[in-house]
Amino acid sequence: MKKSFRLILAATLVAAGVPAMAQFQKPEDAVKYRQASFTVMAAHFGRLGAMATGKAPFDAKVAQDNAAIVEVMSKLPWAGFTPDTQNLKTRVKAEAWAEKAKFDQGGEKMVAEVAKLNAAAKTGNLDNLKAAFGETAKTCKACHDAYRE
Ligand code: ASC
Repeated sequence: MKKSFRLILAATLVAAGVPAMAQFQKPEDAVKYRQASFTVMAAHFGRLGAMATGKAPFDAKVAQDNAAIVEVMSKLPWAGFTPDTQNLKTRVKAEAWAEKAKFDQGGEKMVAEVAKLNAAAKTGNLDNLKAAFGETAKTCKACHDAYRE
């Protein structure tokens, strides 16, 4: 590749944003990617949940660190729901593909609530964290109930 073309390609990829850069060699890789994203997100969301429910002592700095990770992770899994993964054996129900626009809206709602959760964590106030955690968890549950075996 010519250097000038490489630079343009690199700039285009950066401008397109992270999700668009998630391209997969095989459908199985897309599934692995989205599952891994959810796994990492759940680990850090769980640490916030422990504080929000009093199972772990509230530490504002720990909450902020975890919420920041959750916010980044929340944006990633969606790129892994590629049409060519539809027929692979996973816990995704057929309804998710049949109602893909609604499914995507559910994902967008989660991402939006996670952004508020991160903002709440930054206030350093446990009550704010509790409220935002509850609203976010509802968006997780809504999609799991509708679209996950
Ligand atoms: C979690 C986690 C989820 C959500 C969900 C909320 O901590 O791993 O999938 O919360 O249980 O209802």
